[in-house]
Amino acid sequence: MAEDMAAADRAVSGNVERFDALIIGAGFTGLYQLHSLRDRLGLNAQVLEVADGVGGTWYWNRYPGARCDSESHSYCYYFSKELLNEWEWSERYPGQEEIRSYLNFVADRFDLRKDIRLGDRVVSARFDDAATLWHVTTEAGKRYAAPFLITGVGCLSSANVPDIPGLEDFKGDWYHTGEWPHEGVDFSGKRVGQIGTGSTGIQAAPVIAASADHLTVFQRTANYSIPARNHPLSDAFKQYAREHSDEIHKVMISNPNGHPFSIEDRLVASVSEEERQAIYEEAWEKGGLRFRAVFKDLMVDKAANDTASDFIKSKIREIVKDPKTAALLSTLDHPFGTKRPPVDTEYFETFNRDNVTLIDIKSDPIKRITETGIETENARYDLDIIVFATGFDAITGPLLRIDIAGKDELSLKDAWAAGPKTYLGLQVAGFPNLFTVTGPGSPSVLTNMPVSIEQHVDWITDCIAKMRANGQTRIEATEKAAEDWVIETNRAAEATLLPLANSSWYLGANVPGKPRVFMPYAGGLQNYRARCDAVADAGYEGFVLS
Ligand code: N01
Repeated sequence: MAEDMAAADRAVSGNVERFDALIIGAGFTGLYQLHSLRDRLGLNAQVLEVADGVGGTWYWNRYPGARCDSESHSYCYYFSKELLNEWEWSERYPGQEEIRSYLNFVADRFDLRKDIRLGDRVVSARFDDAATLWHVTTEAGKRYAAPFLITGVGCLSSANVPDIPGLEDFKGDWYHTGEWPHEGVDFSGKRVGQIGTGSTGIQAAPVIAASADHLTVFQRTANYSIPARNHPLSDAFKQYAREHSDEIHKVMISNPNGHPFSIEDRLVASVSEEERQAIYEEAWEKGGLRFRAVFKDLMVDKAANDTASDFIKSKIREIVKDPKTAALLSTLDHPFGTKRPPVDTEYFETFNRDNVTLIDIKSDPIKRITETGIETENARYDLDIIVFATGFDAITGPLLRIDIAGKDELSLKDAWAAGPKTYLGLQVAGFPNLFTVTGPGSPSVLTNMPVSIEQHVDWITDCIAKMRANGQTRIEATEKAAEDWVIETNRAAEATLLPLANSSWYLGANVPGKPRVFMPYAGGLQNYRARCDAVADAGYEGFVLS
């Protein structure tokens, strides 16, 4: 009865359902944002999600070998001690299915499902200035309204299938890794072509090669990769992680990337060549992203970076037996770490298999896809399956595919025509009460994502709580604050080697026509957190509240 009345209350006019806050996406962000607004502030909040289940990235990315390269004990929420104690990770790096199970566990643990609408895509969000209300419409024609709109759409959720002529003629099957069939793909007896050698392609190739008749990897740009050295977690480690969760969390939130390890306080030049080799050797044996943290100047000093790059190149040449293939895999056009560094399980070793071929499509580009396979300028490859491991229209893509319009009908697309402009990655001038969790201009993809997500959600929740306590209903970033933040974001990137990778998706370079702007904030998560806190403490400096 009470529920019926609440439902009736929510229906305002026509078919519009009214809430205090709407949240788009049921991944790490959406689940925690719902819990925070509903259970901490007592708001009537609703999550809208296109998938038929919760999980976000981990709902969609079911490609073979999909696994996170943040260590499992750090790739989770830290807001609840009970949750930390109740969940147990099984491996050093969590696989897709285990992360999806975790997020389902969280949804049940906090009774979130009743406030999540699944299976319908948000297509538009328009701001009613007079009423301070966001109007949201879905593909199925459902209409919702709320004063606050929070996007938790992820940074890597808009699949990028390259526009290669002839794809529609292909008689075999093709898949993008980010929209993988739930029933899986049987590669046995098949000739498979994989385009793309980013983090995804590097994870997928060894697994596909193990069951396919033949795998042809089409490489445009060679990539660095560090062995993951994944392994089951020992009981001793699980106990350690549980008992030391406060200390581990402290490390995560006080370093630049949100991982559970600190960057060593030493310069490459401060050690002898012999010591340096020993340090790299040890880091290579330990595996994972910790490799990047063995010296503090790897991401800011090209000469220092060259030593790490040379070490990895020599490892590739050591592993890969065929010298021509080894040369193709180790001819790298960017400094180590300036494109997102993958971690792998037997990626380079895969090219020693008899059923795997590497094709260099930089020197012999793909011309078209035919009925029977892929044709390059100089050759033809007959294939039964094509796997596109070609990445995403990253960071801005998931936001821009929703038709978002703020004050005076200003569309987000127009506001960002020359590249994204936000204040702290959290808000866009002209779009009051819209919060973009892990939006462009925030550290997001340069960090261990759940740590960045928790920080954004906490900041937004505190902000809304304070506004309500002060009788305020509207918050909007000023144009000046957003302009200054873009300058600061550019400056932060320029202080690193990151812009040297000119084909990186951090810059939008992987999507033809996309403005080339370094999108994430590279000034370090710990500095960014301090900045966000200072802004809030100064009465939300750079925002107008009313
Ligand atoms: O995508 P990518 P991804 N013709 O953009 C190639 C996260 N992630 O899905 O470098 C031919 O990195 C492209 O070539 P090039 C992680 O943040 C995390 O692999 O542009 N090739 C490149 O080789 C990661 O960075 C995890 O020359 C084309 C590849 O496709 C992000 O997701 C696992 C092409 C795309 O690489 C994205 O990774 C997986 C074309 N037209 C992903 N277009 C973990 O946590 C693109 N390519 C472990």
